[in-house]
Amino acid sequence: MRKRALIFGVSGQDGSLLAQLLLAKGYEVHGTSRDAEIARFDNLKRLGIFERVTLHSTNLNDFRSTLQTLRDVEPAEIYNLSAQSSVGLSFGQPTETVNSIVGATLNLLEAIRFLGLPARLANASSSEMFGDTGEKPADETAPFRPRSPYGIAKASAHWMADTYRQAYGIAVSSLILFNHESPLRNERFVTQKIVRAAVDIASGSDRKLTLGNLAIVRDWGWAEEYVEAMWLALQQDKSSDYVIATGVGCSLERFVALAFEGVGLDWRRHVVLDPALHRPYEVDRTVGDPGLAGDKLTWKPKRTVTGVVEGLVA
Ligand code: GDR
Repeated sequence: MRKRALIFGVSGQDGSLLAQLLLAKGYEVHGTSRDAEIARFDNLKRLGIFERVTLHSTNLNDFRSTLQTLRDVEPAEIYNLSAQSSVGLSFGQPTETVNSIVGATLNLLEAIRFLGLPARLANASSSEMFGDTGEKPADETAPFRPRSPYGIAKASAHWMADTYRQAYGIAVSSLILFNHESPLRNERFVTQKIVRAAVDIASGSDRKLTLGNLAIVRDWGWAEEYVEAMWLALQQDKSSDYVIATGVGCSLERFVALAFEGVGLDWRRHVVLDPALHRPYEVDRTVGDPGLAGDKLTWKPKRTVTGVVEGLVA
């Protein structure tokens, strides 16, 4: 029998890449979106797998619809990837962000518990829970000092998952994902904004690229590899939490320089800085230590930031 997986948030970057991975592994893949009848599923179409995923209209903030979908699908593996995922937007829409992350995760955990579903669950946690990691890359034991409504919500959902694992034996593993990129992202995220501008300008456009804080440091990896870590986590008999990162920090200024170099341009001639794009409270530096994932999951990052830039430009 084919193994059945259910991906909450299948239309996003990670959901689509994970669907692709699971289909290649022979899974029967089900995915949800709030309104599957009107959602466009551009990413699934772009990957050429739209017809192969069974879609369900499900709102994780609605307990009944969550319960119904879990009961209908009876998945062996569940992936919790549906939520508002922009840190910047979370300052403007804090309540929606918190509800879409905390309320949704709690509903999912409760529904699994209520049904007594013997499924394994992967929960998408975030490096934003750590806030600033300082010079020492964060591992699973690093303290949480989030600096945004998004980071606070992710920390809450993370502890909720941990508590349901301890209290009720739910087989949930949280993946503490550092920044991970692919061409499937939209320009709300800075890597895509930069690379699209660089490519446009190299193709003859005279537009400028407007950016905020270039001094920040991030640990940028390749999203396809990160969804594989999610799958690997669910193949373990024991549930656990894992930092998924490259261990390599890079400033945004360096990222911009690499992207423009990739298309043969000097970034200084094309970038305009706008303080209005600074966040009210910024995470200056965040780098992760994926040592545990290396030991337990045999997961190792293949692309660090230079490979990420190359992949996006290509
Ligand atoms: P991030 O990603 O907040 O790290 O969250 P994002 O790409 O939005 O920002 C990265 C950094 O770049 C700075 N920045 C800008 N950001 C945007 N979006 N637009 C700009 O013009 C700009 N100029 C400078 C930001 O201030 C920030 O420091 C991502 C998301 O994928 C989350 O869902 C995920 O949990 C974390 O990564 C790990």
